[in-house]
Amino acid sequence: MNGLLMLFAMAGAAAWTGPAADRPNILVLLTDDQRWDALGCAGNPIVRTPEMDRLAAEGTRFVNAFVTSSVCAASRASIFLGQYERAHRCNFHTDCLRRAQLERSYPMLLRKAGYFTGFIGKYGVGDVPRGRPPRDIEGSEVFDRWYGFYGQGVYFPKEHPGKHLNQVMVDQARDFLAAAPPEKPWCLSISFKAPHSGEGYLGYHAEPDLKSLYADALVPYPPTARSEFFDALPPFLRKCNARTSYWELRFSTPEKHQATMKDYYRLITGVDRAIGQIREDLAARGFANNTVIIFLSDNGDMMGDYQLGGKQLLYDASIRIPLVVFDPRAPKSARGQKRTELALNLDVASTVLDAAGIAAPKAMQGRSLLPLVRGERIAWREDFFCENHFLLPEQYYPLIDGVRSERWKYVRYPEMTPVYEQLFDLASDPDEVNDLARNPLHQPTLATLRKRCEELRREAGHGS
Ligand SMILES: [Ca+2]
Repeated sequence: MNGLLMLFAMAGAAAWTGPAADRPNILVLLTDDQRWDALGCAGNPIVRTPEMDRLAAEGTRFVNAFVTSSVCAASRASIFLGQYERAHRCNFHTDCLRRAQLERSYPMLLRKAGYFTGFIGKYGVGDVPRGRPPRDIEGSEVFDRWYGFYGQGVYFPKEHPGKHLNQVMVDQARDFLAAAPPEKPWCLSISFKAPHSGEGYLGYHAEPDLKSLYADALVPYPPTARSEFFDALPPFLRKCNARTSYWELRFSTPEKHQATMKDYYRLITGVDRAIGQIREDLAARGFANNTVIIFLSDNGDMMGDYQLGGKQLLYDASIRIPLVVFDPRAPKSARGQKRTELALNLDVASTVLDAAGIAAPKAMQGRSLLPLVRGERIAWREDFFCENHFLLPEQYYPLIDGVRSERWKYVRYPEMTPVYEQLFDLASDPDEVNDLARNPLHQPTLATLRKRCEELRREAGHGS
């Protein structure tokens, strides 16, 4: 270790033992299935999200933020561990996170470093798939305070009569903050169920007082929700559950589309209100100026794009997410900035550890976003690997991997014979409707991206 590195290491070690005031508290707010454009500050003219907008105005909004796997469980594991799905191998149908993996997660590393830790809401990384071994570590062993649940949860839990889950979670956050010992910094991870659907692909049940919100609005279909774009999809995508379940149930008539979108937006506005209530409590307890807040969603959601619904596929509608980081220590000049770098769900763990002055383990594959949050100009990734491994016997989805750069999207369906590829020039075709993979003029670009995808796939698998 050279002298400079040693100095940094010592500074990091010293931060572990300093008083709580030297280390910020950390609040990670995760919404479920909120797509990148479903908030006011992203330009959405209908959904009301004053608290998300305020957080963006006070912090840094990453306008090109993505998940590398667009499925709740896989993305949540990526957030905890800073790893690609092919490295952590956690999904609803494959395995839950094991003790040894969670030992390297940001919550357990913070706890070992003296943080008081808590979890509220949909856990998603401890659901035991059919035929798999039982959990070898309970959520209640991972955190000092556990208010989480396994599975998808319900919007009106029986054990909290008359209360919507969003408000139950606000109460739990207040309980956690009241219990935080004054001599320790804390880290609270809140994983909302909203705005994920409830039972039967629908069941978007908002708080009763928000049920008439948006009643007079007319939510437009996405520009790609037309037959010509559906008809241009490869045949195996036209028959997958994104069409046969999600589109059919949620969007296949204008009435279904209006009802789904308004309910979805009502749930988002409910989460937004919950975030405001939690921040009020932070302020009342004197935490407003020493708490780093990270807000993101675990994946996007296709809301009729290409006449499809759901996620898993690698279109931007599915993998692009909202992401805001508020660090009260950032210079005033960086407040309210929008960063265009490619930011990932994998970056959350490294960012949390960086905020706490803890070195990230080598197995983490993301990077701390804090230099960008401070307004610094640094070399950054120019592309990233993304993948879908979520294959259930009762649903049909293809195995997929791909690479997205600032300009290009390359997608590969390796199970198809021959392997099916897509190529989109996002600069001229941000809606991803003009597939150039079979265009003779673009064969050199296709070959370059195919090779890049191989490289990134190999690297992504090395995190474990
Ligand atoms: Ca999700």
